[in-house]
Amino acid sequence: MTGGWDRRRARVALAIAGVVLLPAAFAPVAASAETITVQVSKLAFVPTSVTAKIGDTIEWVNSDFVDHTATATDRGFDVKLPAGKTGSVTLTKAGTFPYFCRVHPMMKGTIAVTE
Ligand SMILES: [Cu+2]
Repeated sequence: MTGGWDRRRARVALAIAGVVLLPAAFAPVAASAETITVQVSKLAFVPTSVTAKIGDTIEWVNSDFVDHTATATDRGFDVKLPAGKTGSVTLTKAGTFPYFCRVHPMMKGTIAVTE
């Protein structure tokens, strides 16, 4: 006679567990910031244009044997990139930011940042 009661209790327990656990299972994964790599090679930024979101980091990897910089045209950032080194900037505002190398002004790139 107690078998039915135990089954009902078990079902209730499962239902409660479902209510408690399901929201956790379906909770959205928090958006995480990304690092976007730009190669600096043979006197060029590759790729020339990148798109990113606020909070993302742009990392330049200078594989040349000469120093470069990644300098925003509006001077919002000015990252020194010694030969063989990397440098980075974390994006804090939306917009389109052209940049260049102070040592080689013909080296140009663009970062488009969205919210
Ligand atoms: Cu340069």
